[in-house]
Amino acid sequence: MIAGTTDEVSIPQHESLADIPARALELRDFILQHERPAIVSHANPDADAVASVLAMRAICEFLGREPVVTVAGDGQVPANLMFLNDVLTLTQRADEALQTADLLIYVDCADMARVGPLYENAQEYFQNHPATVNIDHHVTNRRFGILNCVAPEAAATSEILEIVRETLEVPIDSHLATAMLAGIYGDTLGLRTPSTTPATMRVAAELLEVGAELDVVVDWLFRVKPYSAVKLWGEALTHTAWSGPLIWAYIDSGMLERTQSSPSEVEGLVNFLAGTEGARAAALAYEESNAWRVSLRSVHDDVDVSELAKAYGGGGHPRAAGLRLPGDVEALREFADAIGGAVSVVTSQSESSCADDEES
Ligand SMILES: [Mn+2]
Repeated sequence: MIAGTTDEVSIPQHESLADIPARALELRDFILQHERPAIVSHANPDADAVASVLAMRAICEFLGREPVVTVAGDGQVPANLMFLNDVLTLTQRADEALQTADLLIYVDCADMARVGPLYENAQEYFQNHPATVNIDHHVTNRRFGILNCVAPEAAATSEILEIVRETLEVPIDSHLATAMLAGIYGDTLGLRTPSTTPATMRVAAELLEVGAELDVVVDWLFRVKPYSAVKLWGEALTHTAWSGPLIWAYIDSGMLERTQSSPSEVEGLVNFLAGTEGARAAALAYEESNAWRVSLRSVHDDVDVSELAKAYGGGGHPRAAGLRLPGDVEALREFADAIGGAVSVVTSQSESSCADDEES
């Protein structure tokens, strides 16, 4: 459990789902050895990040430790998650209070830098903190904590934390259950991604049993969107292009301004693109301070977009990954061509191996 030295070639030994109850007990002891935990998650938080922070806070409070800070690293919560109870605490950056924390708990962060602005303002503090917990489900997680619980089998960090919560017998109410179901639904697009397992569905069922409001989660996460988002998608879709089997589009700051929409309204468009007939992968880029924030999706297991993202300093999951790309639209076009090329190599290989299988 204690992190050893890591290097680029070593394959990290992550936890399996079966390891989580034992880790939960270690986590409880570790929290009890400290007085002032802080809970942080990544900038541009999604439902899983928000839910994980809220769940972790309930766990700390149950153990008699009031967190000094519970926050997303940019102090932002997207409008479609504002329905969650107590979510405003995530917007309180409280950079000073953070400095008093004797325990730093990261949830849903593949690495420290994902925390974003909060991290950038206090890199030394984050990197040298003596007591860090790292709870996550990204296979690319760097195991940067003193105590790590990284289970890539889990479809969401919320799924891991529900097992932790149950193990430690932390009470749950319908508000927290709704948040955690939103976390799982967000990362699995409503139990539809291949990362969804029987275990994921069981956790979702348990959350329903303790009062999670499914209809509310579905409305806010998937069904209802602001009119500005519809206009933004319309603009982005007119720029849709193919690079081989990759379909891609971009959203520049002009489109955001014209449609008066926020970057969070981009959410979901990349999955919509990935549903285009003939696409093997999809990319959506939006402009963010003279660079592109790129989301990648793959349509089949043969294309591992987390590997493709890694080459550009990004990461994520085999079927969903992201990265930051500096440069203008031309740089983005070159990037799309490179990714499209890589995708067509992989898919033509898998097609020819399928043909071999048929022959044998
Ligand atoms: Mn997640």
